[in-house]
Amino acid sequence: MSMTDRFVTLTHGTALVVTDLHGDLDAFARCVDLFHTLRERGEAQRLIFLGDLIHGYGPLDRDGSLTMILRVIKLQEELGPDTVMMLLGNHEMPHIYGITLAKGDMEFTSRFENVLGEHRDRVLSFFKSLPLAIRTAAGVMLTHAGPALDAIRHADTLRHFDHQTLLDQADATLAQAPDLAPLYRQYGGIHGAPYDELARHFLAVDGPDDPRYPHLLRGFMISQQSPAFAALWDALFTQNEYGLTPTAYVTGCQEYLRAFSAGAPVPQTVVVSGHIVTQHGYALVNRYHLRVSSAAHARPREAGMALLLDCAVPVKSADELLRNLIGVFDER
Ligand SMILES: [Mn+2]
Repeated sequence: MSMTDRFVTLTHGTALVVTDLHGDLDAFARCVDLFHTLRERGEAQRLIFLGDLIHGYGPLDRDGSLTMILRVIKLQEELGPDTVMMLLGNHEMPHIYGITLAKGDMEFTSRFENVLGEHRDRVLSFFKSLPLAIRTAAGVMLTHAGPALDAIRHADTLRHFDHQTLLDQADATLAQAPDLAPLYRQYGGIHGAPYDELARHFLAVDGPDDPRYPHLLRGFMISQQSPAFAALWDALFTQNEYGLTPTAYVTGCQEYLRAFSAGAPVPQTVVVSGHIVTQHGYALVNRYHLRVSSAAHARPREAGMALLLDCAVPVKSADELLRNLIGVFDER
């Protein structure tokens, strides 16, 4: 049994919490500068990115995704893993599995795979190491996507999530197949192009001799067959309150917080997340859920907010956090 713990516990320190920068290098630099300023003044001790750091929505030459990830890794090495943290977002996760992610004409994953180059191993092992939630002595829980009602029954699976075991099991299954050719043909048939081409396009795979050649097929297999993966998907891709009545979502948040409080320093009372677009940089969804947008998901972008969270001071209701929001683009 794996002892991986994907839920980090924080009992002290003030954190600057930043969400969904999506390759916006200018916003990233502002957040890092703000953190350094606050840290020098003794007003913040931690910098936390809530995932979806990568995958710009604009043209490739303005996508700072790789630069930003490498800077986060470096910052974490310099300042320590307790000081600089990042949660796994639904835009980082597909790269662990070789799964494709697109929205309309935007093929997010192929773009990032094709710029990874020599940094691939480093970046992918960083993604594999990322926690899924941070629980605090304030009772404030941080996640990428927020209360996922479909994930309520899977808190334990998520807490001990082990990507490598899923990948190894799929590798073992593929190794037992007498001939992968029919599976490659089948995959190509579903996606409307020869497997070779798809592997080159989506994963920057050179050809059949590349050890990563089967990874597109492997990722597809995992996504279709693994119940654990389905729980991860539900947690990272949730649409929260959309499609629910406000009352049903309040009940769902209460159940979610109860399920995700097991083993936490205190019962968790509020979830702070990003993931979904907000007007003016934040949305107080209800007393249990505050959504923050630091740049790419703020409308307008310049309304982007970060949250200054004291991990030790108890919070009863999400509205108490509003006074701790800071404009990422404010003149200072
Ligand atoms: Mn997201």
